[in-house]
Amino acid sequence: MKMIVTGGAGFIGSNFVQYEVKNHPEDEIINLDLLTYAGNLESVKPVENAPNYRFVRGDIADREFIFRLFEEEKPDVIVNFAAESHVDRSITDPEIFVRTNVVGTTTLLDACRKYGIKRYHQVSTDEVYGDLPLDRPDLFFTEETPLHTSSPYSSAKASADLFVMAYHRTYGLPVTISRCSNNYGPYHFPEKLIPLVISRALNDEEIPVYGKGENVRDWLYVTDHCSAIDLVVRKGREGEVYNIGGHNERTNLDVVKTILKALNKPESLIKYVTDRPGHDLRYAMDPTKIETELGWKPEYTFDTGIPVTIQWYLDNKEWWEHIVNGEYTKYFDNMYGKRLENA
Ligand code: NAD
Ligand code: TDX
Repeated sequence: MKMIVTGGAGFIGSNFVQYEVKNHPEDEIINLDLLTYAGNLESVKPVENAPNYRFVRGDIADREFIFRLFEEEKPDVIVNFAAESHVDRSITDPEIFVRTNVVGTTTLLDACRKYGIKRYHQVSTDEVYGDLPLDRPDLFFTEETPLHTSSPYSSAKASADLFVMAYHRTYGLPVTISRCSNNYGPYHFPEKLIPLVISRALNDEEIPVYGKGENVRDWLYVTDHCSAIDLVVRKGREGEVYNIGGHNERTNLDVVKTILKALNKPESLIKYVTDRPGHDLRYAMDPTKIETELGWKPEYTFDTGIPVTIQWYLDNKEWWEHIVNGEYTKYFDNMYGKRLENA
């Protein structure tokens, strides 16, 4: 089987490429990535010389390029991770989110229609369901929860999901969608909460916590997301959505304090800053469908995944220091400069 993984140089995509290359040596894995600020080929180093792996640089929204690639490669399966993924960036610059997340997805879908495909899989997110109230711990997102988005990022992801489903119903394209909760683990770009806290705490820098830090996220170790997608792609039913999550809800403040404690750093590093506009209160997934239908089970809980993650960042300082010392520093000042002044 020939599989194109888009966005395979990003956080989850690189973990998935490594997972597929190692667990399915019989399959050919093509990593298609534009290498935006979030793409990093150092994240796929462990498999770069594997006989069943290849990298191709390109833009999923470039129709001519994508159609040529499909004509040449004739892939059996597409797994689409490529996206702009950071909510804060979507608030300052929504347009690129529409281009990559919506136009990029429809370009891939059109290529699948034209050249044929055995499975198109869309990697989506819990954020398409909006948020849950903080005082109703009994509520969870199911696959039937209506789409109800808050940010330009989640709106673009939800649009993409609607197109995927429309192409299934209208053209009979064999599609699946997975919607996962917040991931963490190796190769996570240090603009996102957990790697940001680890990298800044190690440098004794302030940790920006939005609002009061009481928002809740449902955290899943990244390789558990990879094993879930692998199952959905290979065994999931066409036209179906599968929620992925492991019931690991934590407030942001809990997450930050847990990491500081593990690193033996003081809580005085915490700096409360202006809240994110439209900040979703709580995400929480009900993964019953993927558990009962496909037998998926996560390997890690938050309590077992966090020490492994922290150890990875300690052992792979070079990986994140390359990022923190480069473009990322300018980005950090742009994003947080005003917030820190207003706090
Ligand atoms: P990321 O930002 O780390 O990686 C995105 C990758 O896509 C990068 O390698 C980037 O270079 C590539 N890319 C961007 N635009 C492209 C384009 N036009 N053409 C080709 N490649 C392009 O993102 P991530 O956190 O790994 O998320 C991957 C996917 O998973 C996204 O679709 C995201 O919505 C979804 N998701 C993420 C999480 C999470 O917690 N990070 C949770 C659920 C779902
Ligand atoms: O500096 C920070 N301080 C802070 O308090 C950052 C970067 C974040 N936060 C808060 C905002 C959120 O409540 O921490 C929480 C997590 O923030 P992010 O890491 O930006 O993730 P989130 O907005 O929850 O979205 C993530 O999960 C769902 C991914 O980035 C998305 O791509 C995915 O779809």
